[in-house]
Amino acid sequence: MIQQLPIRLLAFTIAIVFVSFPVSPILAVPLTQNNVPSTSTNQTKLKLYGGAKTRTPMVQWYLEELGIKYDYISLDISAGENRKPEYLAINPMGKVPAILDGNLKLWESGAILLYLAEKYKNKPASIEESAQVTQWVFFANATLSPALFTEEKRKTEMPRLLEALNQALQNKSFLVGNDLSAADIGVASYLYFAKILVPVNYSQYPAINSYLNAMEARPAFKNTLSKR
Ligand SMILES: N[C@@H](CCC(=O)N[C@@H](CS)C(=O)NCC(=O)O)C(=O)O
Repeated sequence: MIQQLPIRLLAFTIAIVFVSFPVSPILAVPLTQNNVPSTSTNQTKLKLYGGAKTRTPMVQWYLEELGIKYDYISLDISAGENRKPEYLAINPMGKVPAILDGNLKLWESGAILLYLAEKYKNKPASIEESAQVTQWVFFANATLSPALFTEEKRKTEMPRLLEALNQALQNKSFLVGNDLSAADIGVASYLYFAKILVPVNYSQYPAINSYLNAMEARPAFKNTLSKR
């Protein structure tokens, strides 16, 4: 009995450790408020700097999908608030969006999306799928956006890209895996901006059309991009 005590004590200690720190593999998790690390409630809220009629709502969309509380600081771009020293201290390039998260000042919408994906663990489990998310975010910013918003490229480049994107979206709800990711935020945001601003019509690309309709129906999209 007495000899068994240390073994019982050891078993008890192991049980306590497992209950306190459940083994949780870092996998892609659904987008819920629970993704927010518990420490974030103790920290100051993330600040998002943006402006009217800018691409800032794409970052807002993702923040809302992730359930992250944030303060939105709207700069008057037409009055040049984005060129004032206070803001240049956040983004020396004088562009929006930018975020301040703790001590981190981060700008470039794609970099912000990928940071949020990393921090809030909204990433596919495999390194390969994770790389595909990065690929689509880069594609959205560097390739798709210029093709949609440059008059010349709309003729020479856009049809080819939209055809390939339409193929990539065949029978798929999301660009990578089975959940919404930063890839969808990047690509769908630019598709939507072009639809309402240019306007670009996607009727000859049925997979893009239904993908974008599904994105537009999401509550977080309605709260952000739709209100732009
Ligand atoms: N590649 C940057 C582009 C940022 C950008 O051009 N932002 C525009 C608004 S959408 C801006 O800040 N314009 C104001 C200016 O240039 O003064 C990103 O994706 O964040």
